[in-house]
Amino acid sequence: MLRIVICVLAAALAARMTVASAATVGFSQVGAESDWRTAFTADMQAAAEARHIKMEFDDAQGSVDRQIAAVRRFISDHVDAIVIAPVVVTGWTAVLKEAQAAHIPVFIADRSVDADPSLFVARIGNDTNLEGRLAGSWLAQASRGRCAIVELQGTPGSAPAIGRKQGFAAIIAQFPDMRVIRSETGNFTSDGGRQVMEQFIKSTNGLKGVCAVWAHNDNMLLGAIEAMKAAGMRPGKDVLTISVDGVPGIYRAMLAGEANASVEVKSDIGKYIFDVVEGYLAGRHDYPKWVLIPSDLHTPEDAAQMLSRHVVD
Ligand code: GYE
Repeated sequence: MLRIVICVLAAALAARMTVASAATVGFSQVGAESDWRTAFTADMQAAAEARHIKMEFDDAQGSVDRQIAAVRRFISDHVDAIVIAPVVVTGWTAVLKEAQAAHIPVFIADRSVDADPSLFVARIGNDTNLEGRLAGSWLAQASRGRCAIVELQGTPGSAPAIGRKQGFAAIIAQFPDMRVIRSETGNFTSDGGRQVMEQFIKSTNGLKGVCAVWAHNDNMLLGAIEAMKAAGMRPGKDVLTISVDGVPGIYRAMLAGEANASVEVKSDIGKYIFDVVEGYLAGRHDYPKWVLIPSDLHTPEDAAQMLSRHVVD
């Protein structure tokens, strides 16, 4: 009898454990616009696999409509949890309410939303305003507070484009001789950065008087570096560069003397996201609304060391 009871208990426990470890999580990703993004996607896939989480993945290809449709699909599939890396900040209230009505917890990853915080469990992500401030402070120091700047903005309406622009502007506002003389979006892509830079080069007569390029991400800067080199300039020497992400390509550019600084944003954040998701599903409900992932600034001085940390390029 005792044996039977033990067996039944063991079976019940095993069943519970399988349920807990076989959670299905829908993950709606922004797209594949940058090296940071593709690294983040790969990390989410690896982290889900390591934890035996079944991940339903959707690549929104930069489209908000497609992203909302994916979330609706996750809801009708009755996933256990939904993770959204939102393309833009606005427009989330309706679909988040639908998830809430279906009792499916939502976790916002990486970029933020402006929806009421009661509609999601937590956001796990970086401080984009701080990243702009770090970039602005570095440039104020490097240029001794005198600098005409051209800015490459990220995707319009996205949290990192808004936050980085504002953070940077707040710092340079402290310096009367620092100002942004051109600012256009390059949509966070290398191609976008190259094209916008080509226009800037034309409209400023070969970057005359321009002291720095500030790009909201590394890929746009890498594109801009190509454009500057094609126009016979020496980026990193004639013109200072500062960007955000810390992807392998930017550290290589630093080692080649073509880039000066980048604020690193961690892309291997799957573990932090799934820690919160699994913790929540296991009954822990006291997470802060913002689980902060820290960002920090790097220069050619530690570029080789940073590069060696990236096992895969
Ligand atoms: O900086 C950029 C990507 O949201 C942190 O999105 C992310 C940003 C990142 O496209 O490269």
